[in-house]
Amino acid sequence: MSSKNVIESVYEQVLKRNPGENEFHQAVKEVLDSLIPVIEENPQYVDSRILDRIVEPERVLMFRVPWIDDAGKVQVNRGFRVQFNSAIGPYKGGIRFHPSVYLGIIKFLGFEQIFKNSLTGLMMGGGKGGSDFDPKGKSNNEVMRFCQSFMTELCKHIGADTDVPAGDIGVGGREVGYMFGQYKRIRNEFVGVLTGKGLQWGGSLVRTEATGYGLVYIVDELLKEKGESFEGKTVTVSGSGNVAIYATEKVQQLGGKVVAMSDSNGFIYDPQGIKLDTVKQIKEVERKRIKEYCTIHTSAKYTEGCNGIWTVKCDVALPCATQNELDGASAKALVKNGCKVVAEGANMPTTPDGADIFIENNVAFLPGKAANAGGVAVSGLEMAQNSQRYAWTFERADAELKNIMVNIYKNISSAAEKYGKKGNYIVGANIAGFVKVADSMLAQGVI
Ligand code: NDP
Ligand code: 2IT
Repeated sequence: MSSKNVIESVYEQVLKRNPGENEFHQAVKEVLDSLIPVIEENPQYVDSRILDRIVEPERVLMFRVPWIDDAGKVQVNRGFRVQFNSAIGPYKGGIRFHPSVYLGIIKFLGFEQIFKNSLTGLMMGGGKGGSDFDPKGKSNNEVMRFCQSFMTELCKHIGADTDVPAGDIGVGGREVGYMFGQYKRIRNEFVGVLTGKGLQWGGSLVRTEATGYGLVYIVDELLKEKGESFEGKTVTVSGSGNVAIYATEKVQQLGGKVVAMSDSNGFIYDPQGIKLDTVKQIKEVERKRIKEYCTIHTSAKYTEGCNGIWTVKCDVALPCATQNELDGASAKALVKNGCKVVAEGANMPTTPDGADIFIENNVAFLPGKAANAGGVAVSGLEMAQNSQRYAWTFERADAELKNIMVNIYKNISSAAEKYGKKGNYIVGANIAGFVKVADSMLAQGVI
């Protein structure tokens, strides 16, 4: 069978085994398509059915999460943990609480995580979890009761050397705290079973900032190679959560101007540059909507609907909200307005036709599994610090993060070049992430 046929038959099987899981299909297809030249050179991957194995999670957990709301009513959500691949380390990946969560989303995220974690150079396998619970509009006590119920089941399946969850959409420091407390209470052990913990109880400095900062560090490295920098660049950042806020902070520190941000209702445009303190107050402290920004800063304009943000003229676009938020039409609008760099802070925010448009038009496009790896990288550093029972300084953790992002850029660039796709960082990231995992699977036998 030709390499192309091998890939096609693996993909057919994925479609058949995982009906209706569109996001998972999309993530698998992108990776498989990139791997054709690697498969050609390495028949041992085909003989050992590495591809067939890598698309099949090692374990899928689905469970009932019952809890009682403030009105005394019983609520029932569904919980997930997909332990996808442990070839290079314990399962590692975030937990997402969002009403859109179903098995297909958790599988796509867990699958991406395998290659992302490999790119960091740290010993972490791939996994992801979550629930269709919606934290929006819930009281602190409701969030706590939900997190406790979720962890009451999850704690049977995870552990500091087995599977180490962290945050993602809808899960930040507050939720990690409630889940950590419940794990400790049931298992009677104080261990680094979650990352993104509070700084007084085992969290790492820079973890809060890591995904956004890392995203900007890798773009900075790419710009440096072109003899450019963020200085004077106009930047659009979608979302206004953890990743978006700290990406914006780092862009501003490096002399760029962020003019637009968004949430799932709409976007703000502030031609004078976003005042980040206001965004932090609205989103991190008050947990309100981004449109509140315009009642404080009259220089800014609010537009309903989140797609419109991609029609704002910018040099660099950083999608930092959610999957498939940037489609072909939005990609065309960015290209038309002169955007030269797109880097994904979110996981799979660009649709396949959007990504094609960027590549055809020579827009430098950094895919999420490389560009947003800074978050899980500092999670890996948090695990290392927990094992040492020691906490590093901000400067040390930040320097390690920067170093990891620069190395990721170098590795994905050279992998793309080696396989005749110079400048195609999608191919570069998929190949560089895959090879290490595939070789480890080969070495460990048929498991
Ligand atoms: P947050 O929950 O902190 O923020 C999410 C942001 O995205 C909010 O502004 C939210 O708006 C918006 N958003 C969420 N869902 C949708 C939707 N369906 N349509 C439009 N906007 C939406 O999450 P994070 O910042 O942590 O995560 C953002 C992205 O980055 C995700 O793709 C995540 O997987 C990825 N990521 C996160 C990492 C981390 O360390 N946190 C690491 C690597 C990747 P609203 O408030 O209206 O819901
Ligand atoms: O998508 C991601 O990489 C994350 N949400 C962070 C995972 C982690 O374990 O820190």
